[in-house]
Amino acid sequence: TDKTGLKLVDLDEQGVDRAFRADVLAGMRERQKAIPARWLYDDAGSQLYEDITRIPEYYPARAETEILQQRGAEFAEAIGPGRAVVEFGSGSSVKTPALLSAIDPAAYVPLDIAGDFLRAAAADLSAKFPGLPVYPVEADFMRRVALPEEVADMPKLGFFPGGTIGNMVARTATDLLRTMRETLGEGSMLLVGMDLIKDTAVLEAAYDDAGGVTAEFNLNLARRINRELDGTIPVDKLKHEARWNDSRARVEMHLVAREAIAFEIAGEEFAMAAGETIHTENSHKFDRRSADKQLLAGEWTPIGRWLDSEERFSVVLAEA
Ligand code: AVI
Repeated sequence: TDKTGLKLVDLDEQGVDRAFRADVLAGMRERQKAIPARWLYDDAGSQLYEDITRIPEYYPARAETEILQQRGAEFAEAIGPGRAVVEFGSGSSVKTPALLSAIDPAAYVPLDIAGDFLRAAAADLSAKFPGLPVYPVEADFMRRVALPEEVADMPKLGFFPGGTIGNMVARTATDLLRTMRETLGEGSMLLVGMDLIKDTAVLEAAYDDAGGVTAEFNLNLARRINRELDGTIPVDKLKHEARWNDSRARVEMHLVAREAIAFEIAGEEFAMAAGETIHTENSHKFDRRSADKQLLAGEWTPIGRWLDSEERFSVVLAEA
């Protein structure tokens, strides 16, 4: 079964602790142990992911940036001026300037669950684009969001870069795309980054870099469990593994037990046989058909598609 999706919900700090504990304990009781990928992103994990985007093997970040920087004139023609750009999970908004300078938008609405991060990024963006109204919204993008009044009458362009749609199983991605359509309304467009199926060695290297940054990112989840849930996982007895699952067209991250181990989490006992794994993330990859099919299931009609020069990554434009 697929349990590794990004399911974000609005949670206060206590709620986060409770949800983390519930997800970890439920996932660790399953035959194939699995923990939802959203829990990879505590402060240390978010920093490690930022580091991943700069490692040589991790092509998605570079390939997508190349597309956004080099195909601006084509985006401008396909999208037109005067739209409010709504970025889902804007984070540090690193990819946004290339898009905003290309399409002459009427406003920018960054949407993220991490409020402090969001406001700092919005202030940076405002400084770079002095004439552009910026309306940050602190919200969970997995749910329908009420956009600011000021952009109510503007046509919208949703922006969902990074290939994050691939971190969800198809059903969750479909629900999210439909929710985005409800948030953005009639006449809107969506520009979404979708990573492509390619040579297995290239894919596996992108998720298991020689410098070990992705391994740290994955192992940090076990460390987080030890820190926050009174865990006694012997982290040095786990190793990171990235494996291509061909029938599901996805790279999976696992934590593999190097030998038989036993440990506790929140007072509950668990054991892993040598070679047994905890499944911690899926990163689905697409071809043209599967990308279109996913967008159509989410009630978006694809109308444009751009690839980088090495055809590793795609940015797809769709209309509601
Ligand atoms: C955030 N997301 C698009 C990344 C990916 O490529 O699936 C997360 C990641 N996991 C390991 N490396 C990067």
